[in-house]
Amino acid sequence: MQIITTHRGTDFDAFASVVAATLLYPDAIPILPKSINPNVKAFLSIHKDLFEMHAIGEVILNQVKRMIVVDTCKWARLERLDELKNNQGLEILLWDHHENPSDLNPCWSCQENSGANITLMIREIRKQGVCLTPMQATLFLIGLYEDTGNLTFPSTTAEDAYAAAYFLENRADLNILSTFLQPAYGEKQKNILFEMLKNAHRTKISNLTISINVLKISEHVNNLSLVVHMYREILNVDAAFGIFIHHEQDKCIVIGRSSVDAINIGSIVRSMGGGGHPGAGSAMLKTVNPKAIKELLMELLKGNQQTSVLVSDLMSYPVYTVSSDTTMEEVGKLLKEKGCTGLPVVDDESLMGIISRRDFKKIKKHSQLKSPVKAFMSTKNIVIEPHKSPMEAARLMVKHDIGRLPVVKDGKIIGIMSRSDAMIYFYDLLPD
Ligand SMILES: [Mn+2]
Repeated sequence: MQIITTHRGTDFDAFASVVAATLLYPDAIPILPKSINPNVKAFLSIHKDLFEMHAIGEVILNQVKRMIVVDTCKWARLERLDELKNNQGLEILLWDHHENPSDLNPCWSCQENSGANITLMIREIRKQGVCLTPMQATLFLIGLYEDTGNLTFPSTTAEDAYAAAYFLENRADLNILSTFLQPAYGEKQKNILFEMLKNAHRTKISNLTISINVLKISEHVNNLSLVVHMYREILNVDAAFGIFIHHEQDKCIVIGRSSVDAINIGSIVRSMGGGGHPGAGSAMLKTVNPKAIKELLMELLKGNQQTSVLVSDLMSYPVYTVSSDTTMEEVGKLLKEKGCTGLPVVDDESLMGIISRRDFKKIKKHSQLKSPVKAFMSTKNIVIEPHKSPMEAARLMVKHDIGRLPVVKDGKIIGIMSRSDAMIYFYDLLPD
């Protein structure tokens, strides 16, 4: 058996490196320590299905023949793996971006100084011609930015910057990234927020409150999106826009933030040539009159409201269900056949529970495969209605730590909304 693991207090670079290792060593089981940084935990709570991770308790340690360690080179930083030291002939492979002496005694290692560990690993992934999904590219870029302070820490190397470019080429999503990275909020940003608040106005469009603020800036300012984010919070409006005019460079940056489904920032800024997702986005415009932009924004806001996406647009159907006396063996077969990660358990048209691949981990003995599904299913029975918004669905999934929601209309299940359906929405992969 082979395992991949990393240091406790797992940060984004460590987690990204574990995921990268699963691409390089597809037969190895990725293991995450119990102690994970809070922002990585938040990321995992909505991306869980895309990155299959395991806990130490799930592997029989004395059967481990090979261990791939990423982003650390010390036993002391690995969680509860000391027992492995007794394994005869244990092979250790090491990936670390600090050239510290290692006590792991690896049989192979890639130890080089660089800003982030993911930079070393992506070199090999590229060499092997493995393609990245947008989600992987996003995660890898978050790891890279976190460990290099957005490429500003002195430890940053040229190769880190090339790696960042590669992730962007592979459709890493900067909007998702800014949600999970702790952003910098400094002097310049505070001054701009202060200026914006001095001439702040609130307007109503239908039943929504919005604010559009036009401001001249004289130099480049990082993290303007964070300023707009705070501006929206302070004004307590449904959506806020900052139009930042940069006279010297003859350009204008439009940044939007929305807290309601009725206003989709992504689609608004896309019609200005920019990009983003429903909650946040931006566009860069050349040589335009800021007044015209404000008017255009108002027009788009008035026209944009009917087009919001509903759970019924995203859900999967028809729904395959099983009855509560179906055996786990049959359920397992069905999951494989249908290629889904979970199924609702239904008796006489009423929902009894949900059985998912994760529940199979509860099986300890082979004979349990003959037991009925009701012994293993989860009975939380959280459901959603088809006219609700994808944001609401995602909130329920995070709150109850579940990967799929039955969509119920008049007491009947008409579809299933899964994490991957929600991802399609958040990453704006919907066909236009
Ligand atoms: Mn690191």
